[in-house]
Amino acid sequence: MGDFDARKMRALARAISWAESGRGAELIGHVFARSGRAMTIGLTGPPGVGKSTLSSAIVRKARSLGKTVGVISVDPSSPYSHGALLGDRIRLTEHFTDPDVFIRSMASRGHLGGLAGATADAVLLMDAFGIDVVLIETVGVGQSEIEIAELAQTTIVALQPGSGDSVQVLKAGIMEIADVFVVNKADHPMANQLKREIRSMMEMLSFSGWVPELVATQALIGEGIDDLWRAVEAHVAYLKSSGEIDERRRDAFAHQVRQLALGKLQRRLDAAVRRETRATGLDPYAAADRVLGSFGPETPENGGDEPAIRPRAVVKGLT
Ligand SMILES: Nc1nc2c(ncn2[C@@H]2O[C@H](COP(=O)(O)OP(=O)(O)OP(=O)(O)O)[C@@H](O)[C@H]2O)c(=O)[nH]1
Ligand SMILES: [Mg+2]
Repeated sequence: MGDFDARKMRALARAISWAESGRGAELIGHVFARSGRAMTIGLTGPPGVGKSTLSSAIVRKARSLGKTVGVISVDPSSPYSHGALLGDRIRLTEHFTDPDVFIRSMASRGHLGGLAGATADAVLLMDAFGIDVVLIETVGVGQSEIEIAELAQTTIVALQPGSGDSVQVLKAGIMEIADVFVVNKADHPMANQLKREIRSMMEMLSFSGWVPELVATQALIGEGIDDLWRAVEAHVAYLKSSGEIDERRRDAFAHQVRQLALGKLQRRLDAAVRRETRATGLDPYAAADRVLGSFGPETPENGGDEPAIRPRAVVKGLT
């Protein structure tokens, strides 16, 4: 804690850039054993809900507790993440000069595991470098932030009153990923109505184990941030006492391995398809078998098909 000199921060920045451009395999191999200690928090919600303002307030809270903090902001909708960058520049300025806060925007397209893969590497590197709290901010409502939420121990879903899209958001699978709901902009006259909507949505679902907490905040003035922090800590305590934390780690690990393996397989598959489709006279099934044959024999044990039985009678009927 408190030992993040400029040299160490520059090394971390370089390491993340390295991983972001898809060259992180060896690097991760070196530091992986040192990871698994950080508190990781995902923060997601629609554009403009106040994620960056909340991030800044959470950073302030964590810093007041003497913790070192990393913030990763991810914009899955844009390859360049200018929007997120600009928002961070404005919203997180007070932390820029704090040597114990590391802020990073992600927009990589070069990583095998896609943006989620690059983010996973960045989280792992920050963790291994000894950062206490890693906060991952993702905009939007869709697949990528659900994927990114899998990286975090605790996922905060932020919603804003009067936006009218709350029900849409809750329908879009977001309900399942939220460990803590935040109604930000609680100064808005519709805030109580949104809280009621979220509560009634939750009543329609059945939860086993953790029941998501609902916290109202005014990120702009820091109101409700203590409650939010308490809710996050309560969730982490629940994960630890129930043993679910190990399960989540295993799932996240398996997911990451799957994404990386898929990325590699995709490249090999594409090459094999190009090769095998040059040959003429093959039907698509036979060609697909040849493509797969180049990865080794297919058996039921490795997830392949049973050996084909020619349906002669059916074929006969066609001719
Ligand atoms: N009234 C009110 N405004 C707020 C509050 N929190 C944030 N805002 C404002 O909401 C606007 C959007 O805040 P951001 O933190 O940039 O929102 P964001 O979700 O990060 O936005 P994107 O990254 O663009 O998706 C800014 O103008 C903030 O000042 C709040 O508690 N009350
Ligand atoms: Mg933002």
